[in-house]
Amino acid sequence: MTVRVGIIGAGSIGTTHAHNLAGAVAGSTVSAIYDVDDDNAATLATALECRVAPSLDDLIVDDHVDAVVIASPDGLHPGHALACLAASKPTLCEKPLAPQLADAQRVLDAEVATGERLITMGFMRRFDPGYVALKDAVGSGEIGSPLMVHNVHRNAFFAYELTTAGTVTNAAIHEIDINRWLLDDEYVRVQVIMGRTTSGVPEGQRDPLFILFETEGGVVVDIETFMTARYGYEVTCQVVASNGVCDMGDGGYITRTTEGVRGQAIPPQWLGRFNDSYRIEMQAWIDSIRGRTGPVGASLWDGYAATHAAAAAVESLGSERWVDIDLPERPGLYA
Ligand code: ISE
Repeated sequence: MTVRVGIIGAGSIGTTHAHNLAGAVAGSTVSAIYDVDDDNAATLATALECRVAPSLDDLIVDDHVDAVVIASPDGLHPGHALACLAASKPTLCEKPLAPQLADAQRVLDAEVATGERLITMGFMRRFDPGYVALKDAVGSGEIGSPLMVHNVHRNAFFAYELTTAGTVTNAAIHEIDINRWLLDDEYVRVQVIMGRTTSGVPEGQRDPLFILFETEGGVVVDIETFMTARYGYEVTCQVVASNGVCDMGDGGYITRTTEGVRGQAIPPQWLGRFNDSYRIEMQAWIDSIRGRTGPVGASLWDGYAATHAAAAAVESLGSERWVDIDLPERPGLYA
């Protein structure tokens, strides 16, 4: 069986997913594209020799679309996810599930009501060879019990004109998810500390942010987000444990030594760092739809839990004080 996928959103990440599904992933093709911008949709559809859907609803209910990828702007994810659930189509929804908690709740309730796990969240870092190796090393117990995790998330410039809250719900959301997964633990409180803001950010914006979480198990997780770091894209993760320290690899860039300098190239943007993760994620998702595996990757519950923690961090932006996180009980569907 070849899974025919419809793509909502022909921007940068929609285009990456579409090319992977059409060319790099086994067992899938792209059958239709929808984008509010007709030209974007037409360019991608021409490159992949597939059709442009006349509307979002057409794409979702199309008999030639077996599964859907949601790669629209963040605020549209919940509405698009609800439409895919109503059509009972397996869906990969880009992160975040929703910038607002109430919207995430609506989608969670809708999936629970179907009694089926149809939505997979696009937290691709769970497939990144660096994070997978880190989780294996931590899980093996060789460095003892985790005590602290230090995360760095730097972009060269604000993508999509992010706001300060958007830095949390769009960017730090990756660390919020990956640390839950890495530690198999939930957050109980969060505090955002802002300090001095770099020059050159729009009036009223704050950058960098320092986000501090504490987990149920007592682990301290800190996340530096610096969205206008200028020099390039960089993501690091270090786990400090009772018997040692583990640092994540960075995707295997070569270290070059030449006349008086030793160093590595720095990718300008996340696609340079996480390209493989997106492809591996898509292959796993397609294999799961083809019935080769059970559900893979982050569930809708994981998407909800991340938005829940992000909402508390956004609340802390106002006061820079600790905000408690009281995650509701996980529904049985996600046991
Ligand atoms: C972007 O939306 C992504 O998802 C990237 O992975 C992340 O690193 C970047 O900061 C976000 O803005």
